[in-house]
Amino acid sequence: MNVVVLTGAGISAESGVPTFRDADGLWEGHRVEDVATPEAYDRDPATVQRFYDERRAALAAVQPNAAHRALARLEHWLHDDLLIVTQNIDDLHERAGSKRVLHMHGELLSALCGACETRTPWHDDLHHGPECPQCAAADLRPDVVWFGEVPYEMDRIFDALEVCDLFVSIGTSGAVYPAAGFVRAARAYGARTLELNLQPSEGSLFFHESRQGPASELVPAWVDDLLS
Ligand code: BV8
Repeated sequence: MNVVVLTGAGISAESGVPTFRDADGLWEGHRVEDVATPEAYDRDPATVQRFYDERRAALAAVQPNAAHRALARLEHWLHDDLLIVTQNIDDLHERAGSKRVLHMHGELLSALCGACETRTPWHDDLHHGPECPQCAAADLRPDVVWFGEVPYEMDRIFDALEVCDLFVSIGTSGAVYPAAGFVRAARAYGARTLELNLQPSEGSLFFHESRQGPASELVPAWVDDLLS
């Protein structure tokens, strides 16, 4: 059984990490287009850097929840037959024990150099302009895919969708592409498709099955059932 799991902000919600759209369009007091686009960064780098510095620092105060842990348990059984593609930039999947995690929208705990494009693990602030460890340019930005930028590892994702038997989407509103289109690709390749979400998403009708409820309950129950 080959499984691809797509996760979104909803899987981290019960860990205390704010989602994007449950905040009535304002995301921690910011409009998305004011903090999550290259134009916003060019226009006001200090505001964008501080927005990500605050989210990076907040990671220390949150823990993985039962949904993250259930996916780590599933990987223990499926090994390379499970790939987690996450839209999230937190490290909760990794801290729950998952090893095969693909962050298609980048990671808070990584810095990207605007000069040499090196990606460096990064746990501290970036707003004070530290030097790139590789090229020494003081041009480090959050290693995060903003709107209008190309997500990471799209070829690897579509290769996985092409061969998977089961595609499961957890905690995402299905509002942002190309992630929102993965269910249709998986289905076209012949996979079964399942959605686990607090409420129906914008793409629910594309899934063979859609279950509503909190991820901390639905995901462990789904993993128990799959492994039984
Ligand atoms: C690209 C990183 C080209 C930043 C993010 C017009 C039409 C269609 C598309 C476009 C268009 N104009 C522009 C586009 C493209 C654009 C896009 O889709 N725009 C949308 C707004 C229309 N996309 C892009 O620009 C992307 N790049 O297209 O490049 C390309 C394409 C293909 C191949 C090559 C090149 C790049 C987009 C990436 C933006 N960066 N994140 C950061 O984190 O700071 S997006 C961000 O929002 C997330 O990463 C995620 O992708 C997205 C949606 O968030 P969700 O994770 O779904 O969270 P949300 O709050 O929305 O929903 C939470 C869900 O959880 C809800 O359904 C809720 O019910 C549920 N939930 C809540 N609590 C729980 C729960 N579920 C279970 N349990 C709970 N307890």
